[in-house]
Amino acid sequence: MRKNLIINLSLALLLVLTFTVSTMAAEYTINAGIGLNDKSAQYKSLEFFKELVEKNSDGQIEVNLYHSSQLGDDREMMEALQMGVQEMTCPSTAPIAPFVNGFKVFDLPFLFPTHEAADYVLDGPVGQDLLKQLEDVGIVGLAFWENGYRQLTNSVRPVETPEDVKGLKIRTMENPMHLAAWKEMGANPTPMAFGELFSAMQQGVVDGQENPWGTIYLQNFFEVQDYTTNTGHVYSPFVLMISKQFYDKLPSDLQDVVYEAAQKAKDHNRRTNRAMNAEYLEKLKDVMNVTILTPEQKAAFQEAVQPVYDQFKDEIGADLVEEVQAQVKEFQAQQ
Ligand code: TK8
Repeated sequence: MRKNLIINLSLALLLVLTFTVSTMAAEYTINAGIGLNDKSAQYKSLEFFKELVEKNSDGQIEVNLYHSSQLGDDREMMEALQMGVQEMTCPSTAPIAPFVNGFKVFDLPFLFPTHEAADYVLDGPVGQDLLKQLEDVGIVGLAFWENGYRQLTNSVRPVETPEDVKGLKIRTMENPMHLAAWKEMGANPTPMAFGELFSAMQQGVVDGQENPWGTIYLQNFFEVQDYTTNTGHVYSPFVLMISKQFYDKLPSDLQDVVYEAAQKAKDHNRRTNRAMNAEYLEKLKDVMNVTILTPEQKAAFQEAVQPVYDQFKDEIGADLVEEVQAQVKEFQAQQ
């Protein structure tokens, strides 16, 4: 009887202890939300980030991941970061432009000829300066991850020339330059949040959209889109960002843990994303009509959207546009 009591008491004590330790373990919680689903390279890299942060903070920081716009769309999540009610998100640069105008520069069509040229500019002074500017709006920009080269899909016809785009209703990201570029090609562009896109295509509200191969495949866009073309018209960076209110509260050693993990996860993300985009293009060939443009055909698209540069140069800042173009040239000269 006595022995049982002692055993029960020790068990109860153990339970209390376990409970206390597990609830006390994490002092800080990062809730991270994205628009893509949990099969995306972006989500895989967030899992990698979570593992690093939880390990290197000895469990003082816990990271919870939310995908598929569960916490809102890109703009809403950025606003939540500003208010300090969500800690982390990773939007494309296009919806960042209303917060920090200079981000518009990266969504100029045909700006980055290669992934490596993009890395050079984004990791260089121009990219890092723009990340820094996010602090003025209550956000800390940690690193440029990668969404990737955007490719056109539609449900109407194969697209080989800019003329084929005429009259197509194309969903774009919420960014004036994306709108302008598709208008130049004669399309009817409509800006829309990513979370609404699948049903808009399914219901025929739009005929088409543009996103990297991985997204087209993994978000099942091929179920509602028959045709795709490797337009590659824009290289879309992602920005991994954290609420400034939250980041400022972290002791500096834990800030370092988060910052370092963001950089390691950046490399993981670029590697994974490039491999996945190549892999999913091949898979798409089985389920869609895929048009691969010749260099001449691609040049016709580049020419068609060229007026966007003149239209937006002043709005973006002529110096900034020229600086990015000069750095791309500088990178190419080193190759
Ligand atoms: C996901 C978006 C998406 C982007 C878009 O939240 O909106 O088309 O390419 O990946 O950031």
